[in-house]
Amino acid sequence: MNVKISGDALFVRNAVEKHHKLFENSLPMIASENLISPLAREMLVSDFHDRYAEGAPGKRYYQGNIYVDEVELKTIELAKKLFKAEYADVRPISGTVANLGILFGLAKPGDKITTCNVSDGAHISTAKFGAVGVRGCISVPYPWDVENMNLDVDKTIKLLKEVRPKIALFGRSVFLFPTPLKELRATLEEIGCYVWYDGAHVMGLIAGGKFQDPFREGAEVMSGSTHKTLPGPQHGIILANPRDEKMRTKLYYGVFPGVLSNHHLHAMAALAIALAEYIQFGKEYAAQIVKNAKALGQAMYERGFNVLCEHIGFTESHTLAVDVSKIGGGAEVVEDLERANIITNKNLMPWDDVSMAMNPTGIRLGVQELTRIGMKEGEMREVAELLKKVAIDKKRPEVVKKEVIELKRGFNRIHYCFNEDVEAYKYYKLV
Ligand code: DSN
Repeated sequence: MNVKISGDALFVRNAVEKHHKLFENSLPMIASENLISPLAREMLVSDFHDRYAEGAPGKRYYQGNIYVDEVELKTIELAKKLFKAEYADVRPISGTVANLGILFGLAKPGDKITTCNVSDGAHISTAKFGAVGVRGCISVPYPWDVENMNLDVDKTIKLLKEVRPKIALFGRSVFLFPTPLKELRATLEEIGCYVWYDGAHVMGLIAGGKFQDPFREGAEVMSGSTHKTLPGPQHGIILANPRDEKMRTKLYYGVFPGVLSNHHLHAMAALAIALAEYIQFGKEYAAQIVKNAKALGQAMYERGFNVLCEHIGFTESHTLAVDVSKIGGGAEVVEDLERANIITNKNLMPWDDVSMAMNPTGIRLGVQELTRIGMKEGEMREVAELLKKVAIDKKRPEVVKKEVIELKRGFNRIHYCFNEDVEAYKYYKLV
């Protein structure tokens, strides 16, 4: 017997349905998000969601894992192949949990870890108020070259020699340009610290051969979430070329029982599908992302935006950083854009204090989702024009919204995956 759905349950469901409609009619430009493919999404509602599989394939603490083991081993195999790594752990349930697992395995309280500053673009998990601090480690920031939005190599070499960190961590959430790992390699090897690359934002670009390849440039371990430029589920991953068996064991037990119990089997299965699709479509997708980001940077710059790093082509990734201090500041600009159905986020710039996080001077834009729905350089120019109308011309966002909806109408299919004909943003209802 079907009992009538309660008002509370309907309320939630209606809100989710409205959310789908909103995104169908919007330009999603948050650099850390993406659309999962229809086939990968199918895994998220499978019975894998309802099960536990603690332990390793073949050595579980629970029964019923025959097919879970098959999928886990396949996910590991695909991850190792795509990233050309000796070791892959597909259990972390998010990027931050992957980072915590590495910290739990490789560091002890009181260890020093060199990282980027949050205002220079680092992820919060690298800060003292994030995962690094939770582990009781001390983060020491790299000297920053604001003009080139990257580490200052000479000063970083000096700092590394002085601090002699346990771990040198490289990674950013405003990740415009590759990290100068090659230039730092000799110093890092001399110190003997672990070299850890947080590639969350650029995983898809790395796998698609359009960014640096951290393992070939000296990194030993790479962590990431799996839903940014790598368009998989909300999940995490650790990849490594461990220096020895001891490091491999530390990484393994850092994750379980270190920082998780069950590892969200449905998301792991979705990750396997995303990796298989990326092996087939990733090169083409990654190449288009970078072309689109550069095209958007150029088009915005020509329309009067202060896009950072014009002298070096704005970006080599999916992301652009824009100083909006002269046109209202980060909070005002992103709120106006949201009213026009352009979804972005305000972002600290290197000259901002962390206390300005709710109203920093910058915004961050990502093109990976617009690329995923089929947009190319021509559409980037249309997007730049819409951004200008709202943020510079200060036209009423509600008026610009109509143009946004019109542009988006032609882009509601997911590309670079199997089943390209399935609608994106569709809400599949049971009844
Ligand atoms: N908070 C995410 C980002 O926007 O970069 C990363 O976890």
